Amino acid sequence: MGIVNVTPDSFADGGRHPDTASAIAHARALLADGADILDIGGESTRPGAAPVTERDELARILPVVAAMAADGAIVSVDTMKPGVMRAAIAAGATMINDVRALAEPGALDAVAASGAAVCLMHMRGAPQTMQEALDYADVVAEVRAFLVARAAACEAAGIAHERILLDPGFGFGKSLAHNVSLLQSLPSLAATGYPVLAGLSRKSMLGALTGRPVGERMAASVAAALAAVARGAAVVRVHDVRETVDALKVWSAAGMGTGSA
Ligand code: 7PJ
Repeated sequence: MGIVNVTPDSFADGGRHPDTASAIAHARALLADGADILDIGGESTRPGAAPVTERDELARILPVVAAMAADGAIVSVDTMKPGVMRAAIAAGATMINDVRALAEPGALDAVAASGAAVCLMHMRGAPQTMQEALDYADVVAEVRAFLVARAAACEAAGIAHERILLDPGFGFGKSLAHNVSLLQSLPSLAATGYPVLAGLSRKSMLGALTGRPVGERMAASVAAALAAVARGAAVVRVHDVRETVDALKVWSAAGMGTGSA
């Protein structure tokens, strides 16, 4: 899964902003590099990020979603808002990636009413505050129980089992030790039977492990993606698609496979 962020500063022209063109060009490059899925997002969910209105989020992403769907790409949209989910699906997205695991009122129904897949991610708190309260008795058990409960809520709302992916949400309200535990224990999440999605690319835990700033974390990110696949991840959400795909090709030629840890 290749990450396509569409977070320009202004939308004076109502959506056909120059950043639309650059986001589409970037998305096409990620496909050429071997991405199977594009994850298009118009609202930053990094710690401390400011919220974005639905109107602005739609103006950012819809032209990119429509263009990439027209190209035949599998398009995921990274959003927490039910209105954005519905519009994105109408524009051709076939997956919703929600860091709030469809907690927003109306989000379950927005996905259930469509044929779209959904990635349910675990987050403690909200993006603005999530690094403040980092208390878990057993982070692995708590994250897993939360995700299984959200998956059950999805199925009760009519979302088919096969349409659901789970994600432990690396960096979302977790300390380095929590993130490392979750990575080591990814097989326990995969054992739920739902495909697991892992997003570790360039994250601060990799900075903590290597001492590198965000612009120098590619090797760490590729290693993290391989580690996640080794521990059972079915999808890895990455910025550096070309390098990750190359690494996975060698990995699989060596017979490393998935879920072996
Ligand atoms: C994730 C995400 C992740 C899923 C972001 C960043 C922060 N969606 N959106 N999983 N991270 N499913 O890329 O550093 O880990 S935004």
